[in-house]
Amino acid sequence: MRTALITGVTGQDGGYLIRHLLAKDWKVLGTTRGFQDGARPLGLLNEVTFIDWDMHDTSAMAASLSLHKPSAVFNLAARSSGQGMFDEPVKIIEDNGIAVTRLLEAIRMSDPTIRLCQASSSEMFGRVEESRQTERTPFKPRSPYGAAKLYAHSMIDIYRRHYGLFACSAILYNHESPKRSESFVTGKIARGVARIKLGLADGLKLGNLDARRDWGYAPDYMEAMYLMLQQTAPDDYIVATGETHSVREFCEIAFGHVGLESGDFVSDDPVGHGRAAEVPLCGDSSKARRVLGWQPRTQFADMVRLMVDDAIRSARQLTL
Ligand code: GDR
Repeated sequence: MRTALITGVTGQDGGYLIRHLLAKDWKVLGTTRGFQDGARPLGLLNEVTFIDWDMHDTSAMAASLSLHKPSAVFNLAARSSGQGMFDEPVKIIEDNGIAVTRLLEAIRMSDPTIRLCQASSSEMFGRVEESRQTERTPFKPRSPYGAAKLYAHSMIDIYRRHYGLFACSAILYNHESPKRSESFVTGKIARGVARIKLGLADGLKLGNLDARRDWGYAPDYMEAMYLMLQQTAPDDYIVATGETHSVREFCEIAFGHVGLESGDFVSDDPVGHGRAAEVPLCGDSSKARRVLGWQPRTQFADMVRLMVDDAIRSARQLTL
């Protein structure tokens, strides 16, 4: 049985990655800073062995890797994204950037055959000039979060070339699921629609409805990360759907799914939710499709509907 370590295992993506690895007969080790809303509802945390892990201590991480002997590490641990991309910039750089260098060092010191997949972000692109980004598009991050992720992405490349580590960077575009929290717009809309449908709320306040995103389905993206570590050589891959949709479209499908008109319920949030870089990023995932044989399986509208269905189920349970 092969063993994988997932850092930040209790976030949205962790639960889906656990499920994917278990289905492939892997043993799963996990680390967490605290329990969020990802893995617990999937009921899979009992399947995970939690290990001691301090992302600020290279030697301790190396010792832990030597003790538990994973052959793959998925680095999902990260600080503040979405609205928090400018909050606590020093901590963001520390945890999303420098911690990845420590992890690379720990792997190099303990067992350089360990394969690493880093969860990178489309936020690294920032102010893009190409309407569809590939792995060759220049990065111009516009937030501390994007800059920290880019630093980590660069170190992955450096360790791969200089030390021959099997380290990959998954350039993940927005990816959503029923586990997405309300601090992200999709989770907020899905839960908002559920409350309105059940008579628990009478409106939903949102920021920029014209903002566009390349939104994919989180479980599909975890499959791509898994596939990256199954190749004969390490590389970086864009993981995206290649189509963008607006927040308004998301709302129309979500409300329409329960027989309501979004225009009757959505109003402007005066606090605003603008991002510094309101550039519609759209990823070209041709390389992942060609080399990994990967493709996003879940269509945008289907994802919106399943998020709303899940939010209604959860809201009903809470009101029982
Ligand atoms: P994002 O995600 O910033 O793209 O980061 P988020 O869902 O927060 O925002 C998407 C877009 O929706 C607009 N928006 C609102 N956003 C929130 N949160 N709340 C609102 O009420 C609202 N109204 C409109 C935002 O302005 C924005 O344009 C995500 C995270 O997953 C990061 O970790 C990841 O790196 C990037 O995607 C790729």
